[in-house]
Amino acid sequence: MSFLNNLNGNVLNFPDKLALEFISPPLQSLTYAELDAQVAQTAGYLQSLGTGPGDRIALQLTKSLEFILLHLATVRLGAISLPLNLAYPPDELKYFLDDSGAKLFFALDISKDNIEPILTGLPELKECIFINPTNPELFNGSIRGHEKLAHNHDPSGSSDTAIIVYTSGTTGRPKGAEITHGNLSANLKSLHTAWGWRSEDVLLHVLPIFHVHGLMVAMHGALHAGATTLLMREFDARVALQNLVERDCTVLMAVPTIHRRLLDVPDAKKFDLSHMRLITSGSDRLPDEVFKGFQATFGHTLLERYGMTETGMNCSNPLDGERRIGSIGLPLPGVEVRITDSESGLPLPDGEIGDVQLRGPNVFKGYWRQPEKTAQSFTTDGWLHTGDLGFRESDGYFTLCGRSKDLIISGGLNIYPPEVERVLVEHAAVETCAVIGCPDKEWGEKIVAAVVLEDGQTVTQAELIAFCREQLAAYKAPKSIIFQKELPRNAMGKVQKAALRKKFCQEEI
Ligand code: MCA
Repeated sequence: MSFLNNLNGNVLNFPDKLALEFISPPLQSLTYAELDAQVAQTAGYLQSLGTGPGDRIALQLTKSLEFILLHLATVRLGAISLPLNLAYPPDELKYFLDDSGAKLFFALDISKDNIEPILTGLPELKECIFINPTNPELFNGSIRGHEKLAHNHDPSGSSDTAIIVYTSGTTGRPKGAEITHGNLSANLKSLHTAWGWRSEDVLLHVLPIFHVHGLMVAMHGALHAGATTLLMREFDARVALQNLVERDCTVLMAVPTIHRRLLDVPDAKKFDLSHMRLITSGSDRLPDEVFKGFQATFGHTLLERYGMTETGMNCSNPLDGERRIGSIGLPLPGVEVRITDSESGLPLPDGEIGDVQLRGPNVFKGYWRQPEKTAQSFTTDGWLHTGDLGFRESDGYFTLCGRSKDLIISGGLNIYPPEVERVLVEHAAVETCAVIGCPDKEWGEKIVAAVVLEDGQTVTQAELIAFCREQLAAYKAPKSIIFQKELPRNAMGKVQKAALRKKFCQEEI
C-alpha cells in the first residue's frame, strides 16, 4: 500500500482545509483538494516525460511548492523520489546522479551553467529539467493540461522503494538508503500515536526538505494527520517566533542549532508560546543548556527523539510523561532497540554501554545497488548496527553516549571525516591530514582538520578551506585548519584522533 493513501483520505475528509502555505515569497497556499489535484497533474506530467514505477527522479531544488509537488507526484506514480541537498557542488552531484541511475533530474535554473557540464556520461539520465521556483507560473504552465493521475500507484508490496536518501559512511562514497512505502507508513503511524498528531495541528516548518527530518517526519507527518503546514523557505529565528505566535502554531520540529538560535533572539521571552502543544528536537544531541534554556525562556520542555536516515524515527521521549534531560526516551511503537557488547555481540544488561542495534518495520531495505554494504550493516540475526553507543536504564529509557563510527554532526547534518580527508589530500601541498569534530556552541560540533604539509610546500588555511568548498558542500568544509609537523599515531600507524581532539578541541558546550 502506498504511504500516501492516508493523504488521499484527508483529501476526502477535509477538501477545503489549508494543507500547505509558504509564508515567505512567493506566497503560495493549497487546500487538501488543491494539493491533491496538483499532485495528480504533476504525476501526469512526469508520466508524459516517460517515467513510471521504479524510475529514480532526482530533485535538487529550493524549499518550494515545485519540490513538494514533484516529490509527492513521483511517489504517486510509483517512481522513486531522490531529494538532494542544494549544497552539493557539481562533482558530488554527478556522483549521486550516476550512482542512483536517475532517469529525470529537476534542478534550479540559476544553477544551469554549473550543472550542464556534468550531465554527460550519465547513461541512465534521459532529461534534466531546470525550474525557477521564484516564478511559480512557469511550473504551472508545464504541468497544465496533463492527464490527472487520480490514484496512487499501488506498490506490489510494502517493500517497494519510495525514496532514496544518500548518507555518507566511514568508508567509500555515500550510499543511497532505500526507504520503502512500508517503512514510511510504519513510521508515520507510530509517530501519529506517540506525538498525538491531529488534524487541528498547525506545524511551522523550518527545516530543509531534502532530509529525513524535514521531509519524512515533519512534512509527511502533518500531511498524514490532515494538519496545516506553514513553510518558511529559509530559517530566520525572529520570523519563526513571530509566526509561532501570530499564526497559532501548535507544533515545531527542529534541530538543536535552530533551538539555540530561537533562544538567542534578544527579546525571545516576549514571545508567548504557551498555546503550543509540541516542540521536538532531533538529528543531533540536545545540549542540556538548550533543554533548560527552553524551559526557562518559553516554559516548554523540548521533546528529544532519536532517528537515522536508514530508519526514520526510533525512540522518543513521551508526549505525556517524563521528558528526561539527556535521554532519547523510549522505543517508538513497533521499534525494538537492544544494546550489545561490541566484541562479543551479546546483549548487555541495563546500565552498561554498548552498541545500539535496531529492528522494526521502520528499518530500511538496504543500500541502493550495494548488497555487500547492506549485509555489513546488519547482524546475522537481522538487527541494524546504528553506529551509536548507548545504554538502557531499568525503566526503559535509552541514552546515547557517543558513536562507534567517526561521525561528526554539525548543525544537524552528518559529515564523515574520510569524505573531507579524501579531498584535502588531493591538494598538492598536503601530505596527510586528519579531520575531527570539536565541540562548538553554534553547530554542536565544528569540523577541524589537522594537516601535515609536503616538504617545502606552503598553503594558507583560507586556500585549503576554499579548495574543500570547490569539491564538497560548504557545510562539510573545515571551519579551521591546524598545521602540524606530524600526526599522533599508534603502534599500527593509525592516526589517534582522540589525542588530536584532546589537544585541539576546547570544550565550548
Ligand atoms: C550552514 N552552514 C553550516 C551548516 N549549515 N556549517 C556547518 N554545519 C551546518 N549544518 C554554513 C554554510 O556553509 C554557510 O557558510 C553559513 O553556515 C551560513 O549558511 P546558511 O545556509 O545561511 O545557514 P543557515 O541558514 O544559518 O543554516 C543553519 C541551519 C541549517 C538552519 C541550522 O544548517 C539547517 O537547517 N540544519 C538542519 C539540518 C537537518 O535538517 N538535518 C536533519 C537530517 P559560509 O557563510 O562560510 O558560506 S535528518 C537526520 O539527521 C536524522 C534522520 C534525524 O534523526 O533527524
